[in-house]
Amino acid sequence: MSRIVTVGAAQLGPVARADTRESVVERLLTLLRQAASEGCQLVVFPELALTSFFPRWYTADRHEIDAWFETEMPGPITKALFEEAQALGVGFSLGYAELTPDGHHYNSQILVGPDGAVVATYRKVHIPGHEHNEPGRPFQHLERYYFEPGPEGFGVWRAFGGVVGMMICNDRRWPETYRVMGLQGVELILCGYNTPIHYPPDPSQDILAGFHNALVMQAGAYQNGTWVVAAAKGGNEEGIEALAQSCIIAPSGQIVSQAYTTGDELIVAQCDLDWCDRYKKTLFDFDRYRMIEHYGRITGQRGAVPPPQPPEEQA
Ligand code: CDT
Repeated sequence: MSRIVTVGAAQLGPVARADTRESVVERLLTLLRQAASEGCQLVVFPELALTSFFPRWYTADRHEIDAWFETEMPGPITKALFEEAQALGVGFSLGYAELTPDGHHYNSQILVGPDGAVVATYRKVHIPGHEHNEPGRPFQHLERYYFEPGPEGFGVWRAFGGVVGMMICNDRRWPETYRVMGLQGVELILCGYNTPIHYPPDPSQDILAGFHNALVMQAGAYQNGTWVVAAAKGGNEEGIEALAQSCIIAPSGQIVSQAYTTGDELIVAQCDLDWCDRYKKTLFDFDRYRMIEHYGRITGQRGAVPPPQPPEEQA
């Protein structure tokens, strides 16, 4: 018997700074209902789905900062999403800014089961961008100012008949993200992202934003024999163009479904979790083929250490 999970990636178009959380939750509910009508058992929403991508703005005002964050999940506004999902019997994964009771700020994503109960909370590990305001930039990417890295790392959870993991946006660019979950048998990785197309430190990469998005997730899926479901918040948000191209990728590395708009759009795929073993038990049979005695540097050092320069030639 195959283990098919019908999964939707619910892409969002822009969320303006002035948009209320209530209005965003209404959009999420519309996508959730569409997903239920298309037979989805699980719907993935983007990173920081409830608000505009606020790390593009600097503020020193503590209250202004904390207003972007959720102090409970579900809270008074997101409760409607949990209730509707439970009524429909559909699970979901949602990215949001989390302020914990003891004052930690994380870029988080929850996994909620079809019964409306929270299965897990993942906190983003790879925090991109910069720590300090850089007024010379056309816009900020201050994730390293607003968020601490998640301390728990990459867990996986038994849910939806398989082994499920989560990653958030920049995490998807790092092969270690997938491999750490791969080493726990992950079969379905859920990802939300906000990717500005313009990259001020090296604008030559702008034209490659879509290519890089697909490249990293297709490689990660294939090399670990896992499904990857990725939902963007795309389009022109507060004057900044963000990549859309939400996609669902099979363990073969093939994209089986991809969004074709930059707005609110649901894409769906039937993910056969048993398909993972075709890769996990052949080319990527980790236990048989991995050569861990040669991988020490991956956890033993952070930056690259090139060999020493050859001595200058004597005159
Ligand atoms: N949200 C997020 O992680 N975005 C990053 C932008 C990197 S450029 C600072 C990404 O990897 O898409």
